[in-house]
Amino acid sequence: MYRLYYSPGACSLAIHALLNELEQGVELIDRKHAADFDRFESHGMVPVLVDDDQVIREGAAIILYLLEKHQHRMLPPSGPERARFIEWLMFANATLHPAYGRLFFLGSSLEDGTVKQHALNAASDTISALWAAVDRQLNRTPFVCGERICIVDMMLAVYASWGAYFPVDIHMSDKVKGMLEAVKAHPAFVKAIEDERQASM
Ligand SMILES: N[C@@H](CCC(=O)N[C@@H](CS)C(=O)NCC(=O)O)C(=O)O
Repeated sequence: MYRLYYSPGACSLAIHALLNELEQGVELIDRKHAADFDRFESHGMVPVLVDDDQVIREGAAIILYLLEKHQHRMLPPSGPERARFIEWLMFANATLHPAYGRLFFLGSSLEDGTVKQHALNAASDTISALWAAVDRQLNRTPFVCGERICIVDMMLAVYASWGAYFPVDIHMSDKVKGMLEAVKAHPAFVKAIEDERQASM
């Protein structure tokens, strides 16, 4: 069984949902209750996946590892389709996630006031522009990677939930909102949220 070190509602939630999608058992370990978490040298960050003697850090690496290992259709075997999938995976992991990360950084490091609000607004403008890129893709296919929900959609749904923590207006088109609602109703995603809720009780 896989072991997943996570924080409730963090980016690790997408890995958790993917494990459900792959119908894999997972032992969930809340990072804040893992006294020896530092041994993973993940800079204190989740997700960390343990598969027997393998320790895998970094969300995108974990996703590629799991999709390859379980030969899942979400990861095209080769060619431009595979490149396109990895492009969107990196858009989520290396572009949109850090853009939301700036909100967390500004929220915790600046004193409340005009300067902070101005900085938060600038960061949220960048995020809105990235959601516009998602909207353009959804003009081509109902989900980011094609006709069916893929892990990238799940990652986007996790990040989208973080906007509510901040006094900012992040613009998303109705098409983007519709895609996110579909992910939130997707059984593997629903189960991940419910399992994390139960684990924190
Ligand atoms: N590049 C890393 C970023 C991971 C990351 O930023 N994780 C956040 C949660 S979303 C984290 O663990 N922050 C520290 C904490 O929550 O204590 C990855 O994709 O795995």
